[in-house]
Amino acid sequence: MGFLQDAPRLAHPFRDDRVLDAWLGHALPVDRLADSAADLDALGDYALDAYDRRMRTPRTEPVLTQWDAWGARVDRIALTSAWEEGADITTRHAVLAAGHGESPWSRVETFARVYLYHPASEFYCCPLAMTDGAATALKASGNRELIDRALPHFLSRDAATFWLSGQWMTETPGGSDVGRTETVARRDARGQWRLYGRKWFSSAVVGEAALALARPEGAGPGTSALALFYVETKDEEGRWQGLTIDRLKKKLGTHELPTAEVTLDGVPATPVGPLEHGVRQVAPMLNVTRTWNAVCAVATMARAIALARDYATRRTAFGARLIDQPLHARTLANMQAEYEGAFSLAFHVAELLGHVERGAADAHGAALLRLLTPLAKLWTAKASIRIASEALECFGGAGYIEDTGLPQLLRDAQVYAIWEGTTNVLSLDMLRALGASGLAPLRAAVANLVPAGAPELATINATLDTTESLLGDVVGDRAALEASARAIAFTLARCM
Ligand code: MFK
Ligand code: FAD
Repeated sequence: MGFLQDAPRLAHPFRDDRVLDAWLGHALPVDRLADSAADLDALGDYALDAYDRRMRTPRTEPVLTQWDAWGARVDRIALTSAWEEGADITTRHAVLAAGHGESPWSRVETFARVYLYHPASEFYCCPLAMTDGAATALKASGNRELIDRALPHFLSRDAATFWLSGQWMTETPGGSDVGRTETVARRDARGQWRLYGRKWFSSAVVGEAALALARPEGAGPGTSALALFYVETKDEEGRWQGLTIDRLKKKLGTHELPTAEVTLDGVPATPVGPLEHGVRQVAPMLNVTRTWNAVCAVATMARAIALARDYATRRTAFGARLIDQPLHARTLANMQAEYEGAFSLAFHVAELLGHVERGAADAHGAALLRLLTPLAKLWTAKASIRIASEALECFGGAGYIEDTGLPQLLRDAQVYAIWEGTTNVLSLDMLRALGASGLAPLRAAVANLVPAGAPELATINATLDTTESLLGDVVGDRAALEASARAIAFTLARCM
């Protein structure tokens, strides 16, 4: 046998992550960090072990069985092993529960866990994000009955009582434009609300609950007439109630995630709040899942770079290790710089979320969070695709070969820009936020974050001034404003 190339090895995702370590040191008081350290270390161990297992065993995908041998409709989904372990590992390490504590640092503690767990989770983080979002939206609704019913399950520290929640919004006419929702909510003879319609993408279809948008029968068209409902998917015997799973989607990536098309045929539902303005009511969920998206995109970048960096110490070309080739080293350094910027933005939003929720942010905090959430989501999503693509190239031909596990990084990264609001939809959402507060929250953040006299301050302020004058030029012209929204979003995100 001739030359054999060493495979890349993954460093410990917690102990060897300088960026996470520095950020935790900045964001958490020493005693809070000490309280989380064992969970973070264990999630790092789990991620390392999952990577090794993944390299040794062939990938599997979820399988839907709709009918049993005797003709009964069963809609059973066999899950991958990472999914089977998901409830156990995440409740044991309080991935969701940590984020709903009383302290302003709770969200930091959750998102550090998410960052470590996500690359091992086979996108179990997708329904986890939605469950976190559902808990947040129910809390915001103040619906005491639903809070008491669902939150002990959503935030459980025991896998036996843990429930996942879905987010049923997208339908065939509109995923961005949910105002076109066709699902109808109707009361039965006993006064129970039931939903009828088709949800076109349901990624937590194995979940026990969901928050769903539907149009109460007789309500008018458009977004404001939609209501938000809380749904439990199974009856007391564990049978689906009033829904069938039509099929699992065949997707570019996220293959382990069972994304389903679902027909709702009378699933019982409870209104979360008043029977209108359902999008307003679900918005807290959207903003939380968008923050998860940003953190998970950053976690993908960290994984891709960690592997590429290690490989650069094992592969030689033209008589030197890749890491000692100036241009390869520069390529890796540029990737690292882009990742660290994206990390800072995503985790700044995570930190701010906790501070705003606990009333610990300054006067601009809530408006800043509203503005930065779509920016962090759209920016990190695109950056993760770029970094995953570049990382594959760092492996040369091996990066294109399936059983290295590398192509999956790129396929999976593509989803971050599509779900939870596409780049354009989030750019328009940024305009909503700017309409309410303008650039004042960003200017205040810059004043807080960048020391006076720092060399970059003049460039940042000039960028904000130029953006403000561009906004001023197009503000009366809606078409021009929307056409500029993406450019403004990328400028402001880069600035942050
Ligand atoms: C592993 C990674 C973790 C991530 C997991 C992800 C799992 C993926 C699952 C999904 O993809 S779930 C489906 C996600 N779908 C979307 O994100 C929908 C994308 N479309 C939008 O975001 C639209 O902008 C939206 C449907 C929200 C609004 O469209 P409209 O019809 O133009 O609504 P409108 O009238 O502007 O807004 C309705 C209300 O919501 C307004 O408030 P008011 O009623 O008080 O006037 C808006 O201000 C408010 N609103 C909208 N977006 C908001 C918001 N409020 C706060 N935050 C927001 N982001
Ligand atoms: P469209 O809304 O048709 O968008 C098409 C294009 O038009 C996009 O490029 C968009 O940016 C652009 N566009 C739309 N409106 C505008 C505008 N006003 N200005 C400029 N450009 C615009 N949904 C759920 O509800 N629950 C789930 O669990 C779920 N899981 C998913 C899992 C996966 C793997 C995927 C891929 C999607 C999932 N989705 C889920 C659906 C996802 O949220 C939608 O696909 C997404 O919101 C986009 O909606 P759409 O597919 O209808 O695209």
